[in-house]
Amino acid sequence: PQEERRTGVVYDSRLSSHFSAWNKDFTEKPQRNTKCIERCTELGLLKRCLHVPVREATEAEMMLCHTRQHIELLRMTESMNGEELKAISQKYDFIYFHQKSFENAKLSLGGVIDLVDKVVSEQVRNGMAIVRPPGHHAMKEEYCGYCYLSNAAIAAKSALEKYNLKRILILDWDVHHGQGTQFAFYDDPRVLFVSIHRYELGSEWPHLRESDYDFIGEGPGKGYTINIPLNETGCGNSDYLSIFFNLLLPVFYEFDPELIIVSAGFDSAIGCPEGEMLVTPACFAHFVNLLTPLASGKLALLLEGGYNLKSLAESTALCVRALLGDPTPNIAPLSAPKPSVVESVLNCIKILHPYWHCLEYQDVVESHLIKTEAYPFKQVLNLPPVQNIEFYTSETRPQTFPLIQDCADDNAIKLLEEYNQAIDKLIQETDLSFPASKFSLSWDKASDGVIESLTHSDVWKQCQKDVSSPQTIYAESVHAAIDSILLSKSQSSLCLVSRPARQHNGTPNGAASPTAHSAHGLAASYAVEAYQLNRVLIIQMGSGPDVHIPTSPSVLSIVLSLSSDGSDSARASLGESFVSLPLKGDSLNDVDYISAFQQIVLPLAYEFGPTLTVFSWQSLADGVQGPSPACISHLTMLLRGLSRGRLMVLVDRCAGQSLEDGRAVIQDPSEARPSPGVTTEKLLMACASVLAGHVCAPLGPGYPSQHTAQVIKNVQDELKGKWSLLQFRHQIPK
Ligand code: Q9C
Ligand code: ZN
Repeated sequence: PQEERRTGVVYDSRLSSHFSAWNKDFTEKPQRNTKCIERCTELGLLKRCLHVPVREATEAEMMLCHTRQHIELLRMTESMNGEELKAISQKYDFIYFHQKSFENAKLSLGGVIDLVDKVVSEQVRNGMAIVRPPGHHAMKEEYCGYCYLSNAAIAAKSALEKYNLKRILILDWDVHHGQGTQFAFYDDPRVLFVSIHRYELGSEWPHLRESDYDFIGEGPGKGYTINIPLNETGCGNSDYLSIFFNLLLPVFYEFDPELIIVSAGFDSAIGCPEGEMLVTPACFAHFVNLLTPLASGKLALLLEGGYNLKSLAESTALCVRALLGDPTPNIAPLSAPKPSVVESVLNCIKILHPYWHCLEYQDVVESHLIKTEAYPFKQVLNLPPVQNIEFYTSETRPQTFPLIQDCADDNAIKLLEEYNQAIDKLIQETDLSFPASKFSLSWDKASDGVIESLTHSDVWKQCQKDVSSPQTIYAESVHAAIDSILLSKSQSSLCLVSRPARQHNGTPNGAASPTAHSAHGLAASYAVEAYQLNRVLIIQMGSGPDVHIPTSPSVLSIVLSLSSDGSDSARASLGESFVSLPLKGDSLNDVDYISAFQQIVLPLAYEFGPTLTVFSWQSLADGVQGPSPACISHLTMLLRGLSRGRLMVLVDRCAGQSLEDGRAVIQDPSEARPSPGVTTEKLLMACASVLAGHVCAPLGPGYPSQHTAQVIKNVQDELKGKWSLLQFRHQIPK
């Protein structure tokens, strides 16, 4: 059973024997590894993982990306003396050689290859390689940027060969451009290479013209290289997550990878002097969570850079924690992305739209010719090199380089101290606790029959049993589900109720009429009143707006109305705390829902910063095609990243559906309705399986319809004044 497949972690004390002999404390140093292991141990993570040992990569493996000379020269450094090592080091850009360099590089590579192999062959669910030296700057015949062997690229090539894979995604969030990996697959459509990196219009290392957004691959690989240049420092969570929401996730869903390899460098994290960026350690766990629904969860993280020991170790540990499926720690509510980042994303969209359907309908494509101070180009699609920048080309690359050493001046030391204090504070404030039980289940009497299949499935093992009993009264079931989460009995909860029909007018025992509120309305009011929560997010999937949503400022409701006959008349009166997403269409596909989540729901949610999330399902009208069970599990996984995993899934089989047999459905698959339907059982099972920690089934490649793209755009236009994360289109002066 899949929940027993573990997270693999590669580490080995031998990887500490390679260092810069002329400056033992040089940036790329053994403590980088040991600090990561230490922190993982402290958080009790390693003992929950499967240790994947390192081993020396074979010559054949190295030759997947390198020439024989490249390997031979590296081998020769094993027997060089100090002077010879210094001399050869200076032939390369940001490289030191040590007698152990070759051995360490081979061990790292071997570990990385085996980890990826185990992920693909399902011996582990996912994993992380905490290795050094890193690999993404190593080229076919050139050592570069502390890298000797091309770890990520070789692991990908090896998996392509061995398993005949068709689609691998390599995401490189190291703050430097992974040029080595890019060159290895530049014409190969089987590998989508995506790098987010500090570029500063070309002035940042490694000084390559090839790092800009207009380098998108060649031949059959055109469109399969994506570079997102960050043209200023100080980019943080809002910038990176905006890039995920507006560019990366849509493309990833369309690509539908079978495997994801991440060149996970943490020099993009706060406090790293190399990156000068501000991504917080917890945010990397969110990246992991956003990638997890893809590729059946087959995710291998490979350590690359990261030179602030505190933020490096914390980020690494939080990524391992996220791979293990622990709830994603909260990050501070997001704010607007930097204009220069918006500009880069729009440039990427503009140049990539012929290759990706999901980018086709972005309105920037036709109306938006980018011309700013930073990019004073007439024609963005025919981009000349930026002036005054000396890019490295085969002609202009220096023959020799200075011997690398850190020269931390007083200012740098002071800055580091300040950052370290800020990081300590972040670490202290990050609540990593969570209840032992994954989810609870509550339901009302009328739903007894429906939960039966769930209690017979293997997800039931993860359920908090003592909360789980049928309640006679509708409201009690809802309250039980909230209590279970907010009293920390379970991480999340599933609640299944049938709203009493309106004509009943009150409950049999004479209690106050429950018909005044929908179940999610009850849930939100209860959470606000009984637990004083001030940010409850309701995501409502249903036929139309529900007038019983509380209009408290503590509650934000996002309604995805799916049926074409749903009325929007009520929405105007609902005011500030209500967002309507009238997806409505007869032929909505799964990725239509996913897109709405990526581009509206998640940005709003991350800006709102909920402390509790309610995912509420109401009956769909006849003939409306809801999302497939696989899609429901993806949506649940995405929402699980919010509010520290405190997610209530609420299935409200409300009025309008026949309830007499106790098996009213979200969409009834009975003979009368031939459209492929999702029964309440399947809906519950899809949600429960994610809450229990299972992986999502892949959806297959997909992209939003033009109609959905238009709805998303309309909502963005309508709300961008209020929500800074939606200001993604027209922010740049034309
Ligand atoms: N400010 C890795 O992170 N430093 N390699 C350039 C310019 C070169 C980084 C300094 C950094 C190489 C794997
Ligand atoms: Zn780096």
